[in-house]
Amino acid sequence: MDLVAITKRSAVHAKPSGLVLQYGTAGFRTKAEHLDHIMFRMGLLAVLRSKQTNSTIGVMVTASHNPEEDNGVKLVDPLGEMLAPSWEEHATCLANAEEPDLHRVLLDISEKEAVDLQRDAFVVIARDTRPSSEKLSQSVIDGVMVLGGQFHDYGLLTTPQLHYMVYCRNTDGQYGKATIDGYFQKLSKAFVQLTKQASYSGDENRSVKVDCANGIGALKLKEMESYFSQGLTVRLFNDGSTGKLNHFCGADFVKSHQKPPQGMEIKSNERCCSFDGDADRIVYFYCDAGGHFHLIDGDKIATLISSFLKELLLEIGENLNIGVIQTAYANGSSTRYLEEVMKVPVYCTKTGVKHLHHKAQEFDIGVYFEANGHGTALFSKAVEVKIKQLGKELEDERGKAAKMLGNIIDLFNQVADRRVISTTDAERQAVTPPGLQEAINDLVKQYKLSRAFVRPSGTEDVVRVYAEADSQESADRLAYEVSLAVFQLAGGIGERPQS
Ligand code: G16
Repeated sequence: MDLVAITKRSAVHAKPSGLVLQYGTAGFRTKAEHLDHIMFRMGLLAVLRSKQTNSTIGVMVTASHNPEEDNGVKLVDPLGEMLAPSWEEHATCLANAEEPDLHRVLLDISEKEAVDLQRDAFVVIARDTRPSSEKLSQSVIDGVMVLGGQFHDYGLLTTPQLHYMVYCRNTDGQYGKATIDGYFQKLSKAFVQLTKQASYSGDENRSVKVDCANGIGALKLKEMESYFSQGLTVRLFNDGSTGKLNHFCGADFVKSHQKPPQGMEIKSNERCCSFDGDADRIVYFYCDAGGHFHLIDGDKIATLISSFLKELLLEIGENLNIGVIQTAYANGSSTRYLEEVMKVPVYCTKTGVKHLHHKAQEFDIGVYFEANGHGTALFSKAVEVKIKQLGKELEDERGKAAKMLGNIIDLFNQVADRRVISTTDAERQAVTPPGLQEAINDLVKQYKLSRAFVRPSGTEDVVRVYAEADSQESADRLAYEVSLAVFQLAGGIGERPQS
């Protein structure tokens, strides 16, 4: 480690003295102008992680659903997963070290994690379409280079695409080719095969309207269109040609406002969906003949996917263990339906793809979705091999179902001061400040079929309040009352919550 070179280079990406940031739910997030030093340092950290694991590590520059002025960075571990928790702590230490302490912190991390500094390192980098992203990804590269790491800059990619690249590179291409063409090939082939096998009731016109949140999803879907051949017609909206990123559009807007995004006219029963800024969330929606809006959010997607998988397994005659993983945001009725009707075990984890992903790995098939549209289905390697083998061997109905499941496996890209409030029980109970949980319990008791919880966001400077009840009106009222309790008991600042 050339400490003199690091100190010199770091001065070009100097940390504003006193600025403290934390590796949150999905990496660092804040206003873009505060992130230059973070990017440089995450380049350094990615090199250490790569040397330690002897694998390629990914760095994604994005602030996902947050406003265009923000940016952020997250690291991707060798098998396409989120960074390991102990390294999140190292990331926070490194990000907050004052300039003179930087090399000491680097040496500390290397020592604690037994990093062999003589090893080679390889880092892949990608970014979303934010105006600040290109410059910030250069700062990551600067960090990688000063520690002698090799790198490949993929330029503009969606977050799932970067996860895919990392996974492919670390499995010697067994999962797929680590190129954008390889990604399109793999997913579109599975999709086109599946649509050939699927039976349609009525509507043979497979078209979907896609709200791209004015982000990277538009560019990549445009590139992918030709790979679908006749399988799917995609119509893009909010493609970034005029509007602002995530502004009145995108998955987060549609989910939280329960209405279509601006810039998209929808006729009854048209299939529509929305991505977020880095295209790692998806929610579907449509309007019925009466003009009523229907949202198919992560809870419903998980239910549909697990029902479909169960049906296929029944046809194949395989008794595999399926689990569904949700967070506290999952609507109570979706959990009840999965457990009581579908007879699928449901587990609740803390918010953040990393937590759900980890739990889902315990099953033969783990389906996980956050209500906001992040998620996938994971298939154990043994299940994948077995199902694909059955698809090749059997010529009957079982074989057909196994082929279908094999395509589904390929289609899923399997690769995810408010702090006075602290929580426990997968974030469903507030531990501090004192009295807050009791106040929430008292409020919840006043409504039928109700649930509510609060937690500090890990991506924005806000406290999130969740409420559900037997009617929209009651849920809104409960949400308002819980917000007031937060404001009073957790030292709220600014405007009081409005009903
Ligand atoms: C990120 C995480 C998600 C999480 C969301 C909101 O999403 O990847 O797992 O649900 O933040 O987190 P919080 O409630 O802590 O702000 P994205 O799409 O912004 O990367």
